[in-house]
Amino acid sequence: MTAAPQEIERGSDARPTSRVGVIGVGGMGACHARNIADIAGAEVTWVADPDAAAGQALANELGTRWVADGNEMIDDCDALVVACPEEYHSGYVLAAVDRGLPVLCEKPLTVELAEARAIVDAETARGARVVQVGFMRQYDERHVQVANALTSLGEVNHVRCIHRNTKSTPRPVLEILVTSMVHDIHTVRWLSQSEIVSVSTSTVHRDGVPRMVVLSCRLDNGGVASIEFDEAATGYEVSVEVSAQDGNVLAAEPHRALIRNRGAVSSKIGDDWFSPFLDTYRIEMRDWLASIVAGEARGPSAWDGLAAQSVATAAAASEISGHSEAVTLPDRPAIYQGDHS
Ligand code: ISE
Repeated sequence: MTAAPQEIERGSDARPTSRVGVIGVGGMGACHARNIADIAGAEVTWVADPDAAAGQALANELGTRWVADGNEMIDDCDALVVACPEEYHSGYVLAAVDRGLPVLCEKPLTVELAEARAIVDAETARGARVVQVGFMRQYDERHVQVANALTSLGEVNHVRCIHRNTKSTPRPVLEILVTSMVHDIHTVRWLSQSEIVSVSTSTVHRDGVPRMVVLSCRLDNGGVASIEFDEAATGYEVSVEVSAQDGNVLAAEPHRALIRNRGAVSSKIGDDWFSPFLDTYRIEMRDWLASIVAGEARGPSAWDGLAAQSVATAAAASEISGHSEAVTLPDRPAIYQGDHS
């Protein structure tokens, strides 16, 4: 984990045309498909979803074709976006790896750790990366500013992630870890350029449901990290602060109007996780399409997916055992050396 943090690449359109199939037309799939349609040099050739009404509607909007089963269109695509429910990720990603097709897979890479390992093994056997995982904080301007500042601040000693979610339907801790906190786990690894070697989980339950999940992590560079997650906060917010040998860096506040009224200053926090990152998803897509043209996968890798998931799994074990749990990872294969995280 030695490579410099990634620069946001703006305005580089993918050429020649990449024919992309998008699997899953829910919120993220539709967002990715519309972003692809807006980028010159790329086109959505297929959308796939068992929901015929939603699939057909998106296909009509984008002037493309819909199919219920994504497996039927893979061989007619140059690249795939996998944004269907998590339990189906691994089948599609393995099919893409098998064909050497570039694939952008939403996080989490898989639900089961063994499936993430199988993807890393398959990619390693091919000898080259084709998988990018949707850890999009790596393309978010506020996070990239932190990463860039860290290049001149020396070894990272402490990463503090704050993630305030606004979910009203209760979820088990494991689901919170695997589908939401996995972002922060990746942020810690990426910004510290270190692996998390052990994790201890503390959960606050209110009215019998998990409300706060706090992870204390040890890093293999000798540093530590804390991830503070609120499942039902009053507004959606994500932030990060890093203390390093030669200084400290805190993510900028999102741009929000300051409202002065009745003798007080306030600003509105939105309550959805999507709108704060609309630009970020566009930048992520642009960079992924450009990487296809360049012929080299370069964003968050299947290894990052496996590592983040291994931490989430250890954190879930710690929630049950009440102790710190070691994170076990195989040796990092050569194809993932020198990645961004
Ligand atoms: C979602 O996928 C995200 O990306 C958000 O950051 C997270 O807060 C939310 O819980 C996830 O479902």
